[in-house]
Amino acid sequence: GAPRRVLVTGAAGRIGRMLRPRLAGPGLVLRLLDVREQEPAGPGEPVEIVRAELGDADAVGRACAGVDAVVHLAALSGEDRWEEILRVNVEGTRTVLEAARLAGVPRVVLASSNHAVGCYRDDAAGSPVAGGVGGGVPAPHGPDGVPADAFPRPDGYYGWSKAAVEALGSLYADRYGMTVFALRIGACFDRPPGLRGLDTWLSPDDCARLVSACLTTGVTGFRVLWGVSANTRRWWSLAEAREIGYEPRDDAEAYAGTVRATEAERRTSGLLGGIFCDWPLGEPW
Ligand code: 15L
Repeated sequence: GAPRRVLVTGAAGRIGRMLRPRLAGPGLVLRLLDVREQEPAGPGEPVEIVRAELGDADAVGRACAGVDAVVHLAALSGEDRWEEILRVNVEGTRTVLEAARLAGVPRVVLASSNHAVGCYRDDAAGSPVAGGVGGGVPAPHGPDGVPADAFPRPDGYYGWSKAAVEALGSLYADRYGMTVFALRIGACFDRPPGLRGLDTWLSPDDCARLVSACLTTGVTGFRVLWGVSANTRRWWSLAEAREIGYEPRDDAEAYAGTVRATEAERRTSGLLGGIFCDWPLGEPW
């Protein structure tokens, strides 16, 4: 049946704060975990606030007790030192998956990123302005765009950690029969941030729709899905996410007249991962 209590890690982060008012409601209690301080529950708001860090496996285990699913968002969200990426993104995800398994939680949604596949190049878009990278590799093309499960071609340690997180999810699905959805999220902001966002935007409402679909679908096992809105300029396939019931309603094209190229975009590599492909490995973003 539909989940009634869901643990959200990284609940104080950008996406966690977007999901809180959109998912919590009658029939769905959110248990919001973050290492940072959070807004206390409002009157009648169906949320439970938990302050804990992923390094505290006991606390994460307690937070998993009695939930029907986990939405794991807690992570470093850009390039960082190798040791930190390993500790927070990789070990943190393993802690969450292990806690979910031990608590008998059947379903986990993992925040992956487009940067797990950032070194793909769009041949249709012409030759990239390669800065420091070898120009990328041609992206595979499915019937609706770059397939959601295109083999990882990370564009930094951060993107690599997201590919590692996807593989951890598949391991837990295959070995323990858990259902794990890894979302290759595009640019999830209130509005498309810069020109690239016209292609990669995931609106906050569509993000909630996608996570909802992951929580309620009858599809089981491991799947990688693109987290993107129905953008006119979209390069990535929505077919896989639609299969589990995601129906995006937003299109970044509505902002085409107002969005400007950011300073960083003028230096971009032209690859799927944008400026991440030019950023020095291991240098904090
Ligand atoms: C990501 O993975 C980052 O976490 C986010 O902050 C954005 O930069 C996004 O990718 C993007 O590609 O726009």
